Amino acid sequence: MAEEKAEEKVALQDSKVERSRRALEPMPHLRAQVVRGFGRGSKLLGFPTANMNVRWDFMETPEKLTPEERDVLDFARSCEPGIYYGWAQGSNGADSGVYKTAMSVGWNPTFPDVKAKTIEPWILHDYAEDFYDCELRLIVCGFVRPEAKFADFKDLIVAIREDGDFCRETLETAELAAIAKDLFFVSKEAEVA
Ligand code: ADP
Ligand code: RBF
Ligand code: MG
Repeated sequence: MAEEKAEEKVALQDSKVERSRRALEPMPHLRAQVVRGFGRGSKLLGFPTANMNVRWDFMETPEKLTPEERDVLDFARSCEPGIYYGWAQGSNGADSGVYKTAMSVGWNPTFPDVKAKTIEPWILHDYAEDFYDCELRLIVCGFVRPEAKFADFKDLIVAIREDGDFCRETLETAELAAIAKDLFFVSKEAEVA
């Protein structure tokens, strides 16, 4: 279970939200397994999100986790709930490209059934197949906006689409585009060599 509680929010009556490009310093580098969520991303909203495994079950004994698992737990616990932009790679999947991503971290307050903070990147790429259980690598570059509670989930759909456009455009600047080449991401050539 998440340690913190979701903040009570007033529901927005439309899709209007303010966005920023606030860079994170340092940029978290995260590695986690892709796990199943409620299956709502693609089916209800039309945006699949690769939910990352956060080891809430080791909250009291983080020393038992691998350094990678601990980094993910630390990030999930301490970061501001909201939307972030970054680069993602399904590093051991059939498609191991590094792609732009719009990521949600939080309790998805539009839906009352989410009880723990989730980390869910919507990768801005069309994958040929699902990649559950694969390892996902992520560099979180910056913060876009706090998560919001929408009275109507159709407004959430509009906001997510606009977040995607905003993140895509932001990551096209030369400085942020260069991060896709970071050695943190697994390179196919390196694997073969
Ligand atoms: P869940 O609630 O189980 O996360 P989703 O509807 O959000 O269900 O679907 C997520 C799954 O879809 C991911 O775990 C991944 O395997 C797959 N997927 C396919 N394309 C993408 C994409 N562009 N971004 C994120 N996940 C994707
Ligand atoms: N959920 C919310 O309740 N409020 C939000 O403001 C919100 N913004 C999101 C923005 C993006 C780019 C993405 C990918 C997801 C967002 N979500 C938000 C999470 C969404 O509710 C969640 O992905 C689905 O419920 C499937 O788990
Ligand atoms: Mg998902």
